[in-house]
Amino acid sequence: MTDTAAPVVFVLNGPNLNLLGMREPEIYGHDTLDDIAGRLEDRAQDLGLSVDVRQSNHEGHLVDWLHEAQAVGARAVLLNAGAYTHTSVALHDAIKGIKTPVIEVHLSNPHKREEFRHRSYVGMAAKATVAGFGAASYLVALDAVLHL
Ligand code: CA2
Repeated sequence: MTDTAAPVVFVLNGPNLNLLGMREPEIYGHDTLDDIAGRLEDRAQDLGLSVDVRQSNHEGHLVDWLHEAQAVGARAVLLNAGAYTHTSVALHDAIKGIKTPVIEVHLSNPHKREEFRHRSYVGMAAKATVAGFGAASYLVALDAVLHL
């Protein structure tokens, strides 16, 4: 039987990103995570991909989902780990521990912000980073999946 299912891209979002669109719009914009998910679904369809968009405030969930991405044969992972970006050796190790390519995504450009945001344990392990385009960072990263 021919497998006609579109390859899946996991889009994993870390702590506080469930608050998107509700606070600090001057930094993170007015779009909610659901708005971004809708746009990603449309774009994925155009690209012949599908997306599985998730959010958790718990580091271990993100680790489990990275493992799951590999287990189900996801084409790639787009990961906005939120503040765990700057603290999590566990996420760094999980990214290194899977063969699935991971693209780090940020709405803002952490390098233009406080110094504690300049170190990224995710970025040190990820294939690439897209940052600073607001919600469009996710779309740019999804487009880039075709170039992996
Ligand atoms: O720019 C990004 O995408 C960040 O990953 C967002 C994180 C921040 O810790 C990173 O340095 C950069 C924060 C996500 C929190 O999102 C909120 C959204 C609305 C209101 C409050 C927090």
